[in-house]
Amino acid sequence: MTLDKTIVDLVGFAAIGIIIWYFWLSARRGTMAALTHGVQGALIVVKGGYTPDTIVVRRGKPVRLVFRREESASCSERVVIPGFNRSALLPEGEEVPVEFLPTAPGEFPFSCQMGMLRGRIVVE
Ligand SMILES: [Cu+2]
Repeated sequence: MTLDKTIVDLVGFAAIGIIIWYFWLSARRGTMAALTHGVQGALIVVKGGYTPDTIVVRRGKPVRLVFRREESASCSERVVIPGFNRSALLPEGEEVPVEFLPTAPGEFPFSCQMGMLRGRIVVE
């Protein structure tokens, strides 16, 4: 094996590694809530699951998650966030805001009322 080919291989492996690392990390870290007028917001589409299903927020600033349910399956008609004592009915096609104040870091799951669809809020 010539040196040129070795370098090409190494660069190739490095690129693959970076791509895997990037996607793995971004999938793990989730979607960062956007800060607007002091409120951290994110839109979550409800359709066979939650998209995005991981929302990253910072503690100490109010959070406003807007759920938009794009299906009629009764499974997803209510979302519950036990860690913040919130629950909301999600009429099909409507944008329903759910607000809370995260005060401590941690991971807080949310789900449909039967716990079949799942997501999580990561407080940093
Ligand atoms: Cu369900």
